Amino acid sequence: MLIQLPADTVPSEITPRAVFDKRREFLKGLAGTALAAALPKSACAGEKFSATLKSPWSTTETPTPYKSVTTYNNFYEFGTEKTDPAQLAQRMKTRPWQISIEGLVKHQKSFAIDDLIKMAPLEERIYRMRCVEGWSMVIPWLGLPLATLLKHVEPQGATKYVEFISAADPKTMPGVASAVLDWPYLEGLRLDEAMHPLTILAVGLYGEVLPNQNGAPLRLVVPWKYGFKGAKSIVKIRLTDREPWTAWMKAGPREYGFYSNVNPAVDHPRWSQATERRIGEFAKRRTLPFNGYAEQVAGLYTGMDLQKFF
Ligand SMILES: Nc1nc2c(c(=O)[nH]1)N[C@H]1C(S)=C(S)[C@@H](COP(=O)(O)O)O[C@H]1N2
Ligand SMILES: [Mo]
Repeated sequence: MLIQLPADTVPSEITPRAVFDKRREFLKGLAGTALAAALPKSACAGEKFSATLKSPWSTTETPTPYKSVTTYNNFYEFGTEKTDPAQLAQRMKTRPWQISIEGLVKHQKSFAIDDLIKMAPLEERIYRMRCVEGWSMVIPWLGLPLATLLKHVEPQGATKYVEFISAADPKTMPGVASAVLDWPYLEGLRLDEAMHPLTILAVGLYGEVLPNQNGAPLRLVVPWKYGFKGAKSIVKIRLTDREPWTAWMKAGPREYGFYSNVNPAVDHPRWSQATERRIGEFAKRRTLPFNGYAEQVAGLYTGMDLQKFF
């Protein structure tokens, strides 16, 4: 069901004052575009967001079918088979849901997910996504730039990194009983990567509330890095001066580095990263440096040896 805002609805009627003021700053720069996203009436997967913005950061490639995007997943909290999350993640409760922002910030804060969604207009970002296992998809995400949230809490001067911590609830997540990873799932970015306009926090895909298996209610999306950097079902964001020791680095430090930028020239020790299979296609494609986003992000790594910092 599509929930439309009545044409005469004033934004201040639907959002608390502070959020409205914040959002007005954003909208100033967006004259002529749609009004900020309206929340769906219920947060159930499948509910549509209305009035989202198209983003110039989107690729023009054809998105991978919804069915593949929502049934071929990695979400080890629900098992290691690609088909596990679509079945088992349905028991995860995504409301109420709090996300706390802590560590080296001027304003430590905890947001209810629905307040966070109202912070800024939701943008549709159609991104190429590349998994380290060798497959790729094109996914129409709905989200807000992570920079929006970080600017709101104001990183302290000493901040160098941002850590993302996922939920780990043994009652609803059967996978956390297994030692396949160290729980909770933990990922990290350098502060400048986190502030890059391509980096988003997604709350939806294909215009709808994010399905549980894709990381509801809130997950990170960093399109120039391998998919595992995109932590799902985030409960905590921590700013720090130390390089985070991520769940995948703990699992295999020779196989998974902190940066994990998509790089066809740096093979995984057990397989090549030179090509990929786009889900739904037969022939393999060449993998592009930074997953095709080199023009936007290569400058973040000037002077770094990317064989060493893989
Ligand atoms: N919490 C958590 N986040 C996670 C994972 C996971 O197992 N747990 N898997 C990662 C991996 S390996 C990939 S490829 C992407 C898959 O996202 P998708 O299922 O939405 O395509 O999620 C990433 N985020
Ligand atoms: Mo992945």
